[in-house]
Amino acid sequence: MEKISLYKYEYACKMLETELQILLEEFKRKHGYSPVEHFKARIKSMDSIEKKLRKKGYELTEENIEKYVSDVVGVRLVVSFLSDVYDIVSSITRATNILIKKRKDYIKEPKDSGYTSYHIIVLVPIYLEGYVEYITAEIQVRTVAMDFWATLEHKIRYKFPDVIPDEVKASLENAAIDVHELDEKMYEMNKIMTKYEQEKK
Ligand code: 0O2
Repeated sequence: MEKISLYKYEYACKMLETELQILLEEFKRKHGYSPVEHFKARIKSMDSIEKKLRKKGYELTEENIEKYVSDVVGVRLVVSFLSDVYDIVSSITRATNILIKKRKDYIKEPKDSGYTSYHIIVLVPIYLEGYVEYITAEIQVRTVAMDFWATLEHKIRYKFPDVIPDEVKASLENAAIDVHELDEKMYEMNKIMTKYEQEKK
């Protein structure tokens, strides 16, 4: 069996984490606040990589990982408000060291499960001896409310590995609607807060 090594993904994860940390520092310096509540960079476990490949009908090989698994390197940015999601996304889009491969706006178009988040698939350069390689990574940007829903839904899905009962599915879908409404309310509240702050200046 082929010995799989993820060392290039480890390098890319460090590069991306550093790049985003600097970008967030710069955002804070410019805008005077930090919208990020949680920041997590991780390498996908070999078990999860294998599961994902098998689900897509592929064997666990280095070539298949490179071709079919775009989130071996994953970063999750959890922010306060809906507007922060799009502000952070545009900062990432402008970053010169991160190349954008694909965007998936699951906020505008939620998944069937009710899942919402903004995903950006990027290419991260890693500097090896004498040459540069680009490694694919996934950045997920979401609000605290979206993260709350996604974390619990993920746990529930593990409890029902075969099929989620319709009753639970419907409940999750309703909760996703509540999450969206809550985000809208918080966004409006933030606009009012900003107005008061500007009036004080
Ligand atoms: P984990 O354990 O979080 O890593 P693609 O190759 O683009 O067709 P892929 O990579 O599945 O398919 O893309 P997708 O669906 O855009 O994004 C995958 C990741 O988004 C998932 O990774 C989850 O982290 C998150 N996600 C997507 N749909 C849902 C959902 O319905 N509920 C929750 N809780 N998270 C979701 P993994 O590898 O599935 O899981």
